[in-house]
Amino acid sequence: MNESLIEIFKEQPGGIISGEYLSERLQISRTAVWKQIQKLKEEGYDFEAIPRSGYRLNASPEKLDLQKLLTGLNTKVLGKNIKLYDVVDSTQRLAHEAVTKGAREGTLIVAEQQTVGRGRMGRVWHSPRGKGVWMSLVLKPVIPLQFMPQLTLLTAVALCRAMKIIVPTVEVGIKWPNDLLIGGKKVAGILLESSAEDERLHYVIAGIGTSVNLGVEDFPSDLLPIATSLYIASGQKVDRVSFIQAFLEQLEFLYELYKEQGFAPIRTLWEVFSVTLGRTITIRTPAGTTQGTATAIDEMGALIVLTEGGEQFKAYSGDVEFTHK
Ligand code: BT5
Repeated sequence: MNESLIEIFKEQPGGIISGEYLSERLQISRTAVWKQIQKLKEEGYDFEAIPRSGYRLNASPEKLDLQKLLTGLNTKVLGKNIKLYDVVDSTQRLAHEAVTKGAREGTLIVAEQQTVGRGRMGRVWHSPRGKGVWMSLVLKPVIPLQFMPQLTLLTAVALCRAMKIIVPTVEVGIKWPNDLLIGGKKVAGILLESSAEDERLHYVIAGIGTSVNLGVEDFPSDLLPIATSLYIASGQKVDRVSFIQAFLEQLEFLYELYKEQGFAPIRTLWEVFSVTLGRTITIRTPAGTTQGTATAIDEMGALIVLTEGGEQFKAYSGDVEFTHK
């Protein structure tokens, strides 16, 4: 039904079409026409109501094109099976479900919008329609459970490298463990969830949220002071398909390197993008809150913090806040 209303507008690009004409063509009431237009507006179509004349379609939402995504993708495994959705609760949930139905390594779930996008520890990931890249990737690495933090860092490096390829002007850095920052504001977040038994990993779902083309108007007011997007930071709209492809290609390259050579080369690459090391921080972990200087990451991917009392403290997970001193 909606398709045909849009098709009528596409017959006359930029034209003003009356409600009466639409109701005749679609064989529905004027109220039903109005309702369809409201629904399409929610989906990202920009309709302008012209008093006493009708409606004009000013812009259609940019949609991810699965065919384009698959055609230009230069990977062997990652993203070879992609499921693209319009609106979902969370791509994480769908990815877990896909694994229980036999999804293989590299399966990617992408959505235009998430209604219950999730961050770590029950936090919310803001995922408006058509503006971001909200995706979850199935990985099945043969590594012990305690190596999981390394995968978060590996994913962060891949994401930084993809951003530098697609938007070379942005200065993106990693705040341990899972935040990508531009100018001190968060542009992307990573959430790794796993299923394991007896310390052996069955699978990992790598959830990656990148605020790509969100404008300031797309962020709720509480996020504006702390969040940004590639578009806000660079002034350029970014082709989301190219960005996803670049990310999968970078991730596959690093994942192969990791499987062959372990964490050491990933750690070196991570250090290049780190905006954490050398900073005075407050770190909140399940074990409590500590202050000190972030000095290094160790061979497990843990953050080493030198406390003010001169003690060394290792964090395997947690939230870092920079302390201005
Ligand atoms: C994260 O959590 O950074 C992990 C986010 C993972 C999201 C992806 S999207 C695809 C997949 N499906 C899901 O349901 N989730 C994953 P955390 O470190 O807890 O950070 C959450 C915090 O980031 C929030 O409390 C906000 O302060 C901030 N934030 C929320 N939405 C944001 C956005 N769109 N852009 C930038 N910052 C945001």
